[in-house]
Amino acid sequence: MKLFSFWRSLATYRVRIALNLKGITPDEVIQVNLIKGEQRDPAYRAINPMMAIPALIEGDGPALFESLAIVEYLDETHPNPPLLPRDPRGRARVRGLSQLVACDSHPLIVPRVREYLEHEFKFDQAAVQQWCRHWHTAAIAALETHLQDKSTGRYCHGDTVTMADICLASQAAGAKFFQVDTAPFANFSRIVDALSQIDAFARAHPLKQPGAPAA
Ligand SMILES: N[C@@H](CCC(=O)N[C@@H](CS)C(=O)NCC(=O)O)C(=O)O
Repeated sequence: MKLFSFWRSLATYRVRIALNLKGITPDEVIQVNLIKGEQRDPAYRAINPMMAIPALIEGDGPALFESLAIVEYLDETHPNPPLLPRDPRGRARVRGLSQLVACDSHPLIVPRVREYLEHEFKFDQAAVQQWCRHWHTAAIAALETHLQDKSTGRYCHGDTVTMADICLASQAAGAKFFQVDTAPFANFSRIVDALSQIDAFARAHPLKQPGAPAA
């Protein structure tokens, strides 16, 4: 198994957590340096035409792409511990919370969007930061409202870790990168804190990866 990764990538963080929870160690972790723009190299573009990480190749492939699709693939091929609840409503809620992060919020702050704002619309660094903080805060506010539901427990959905928690952790790491104040969001902060104490989450954290800065 080969994982295409970079320390800072929040989408790859989601896959790293799932791999750790399932007890899977990829044979190879291939660095795609997003700061140098290596995601746009022709060799990587042939693996993921979206020019984004993660990608995962198992055996002869084909390459798997999109973090949530990869997490669900890992869940289906390695069912323990399960990352989705058994009941359809529970599954829909967990997928909904996950997509809020991975499909609504995260795509607005990825390098290609930040670079487009800078180069095409001449946003300066402060404006880009404001853009990122705005979309982060909007998503965390929505998550916080959902987390007031009675189906929230120690974690996003009950007392066992699900795919929603994987996504919540990635949202929290992004919030730190962009200096978003998460203190007003009590449920979000409580669950993020609980997740940070789980080894599979702690080991997967962006700042624990090769090449990451000290803080
Ligand atoms: N929806 C995708 C997002 C993938 C994505 O955009 N990854 C970022 C890093 S977290 C990336 O590689 N961006 C490259 C770029 O924007 O140029 C997923 O969840 O896998």
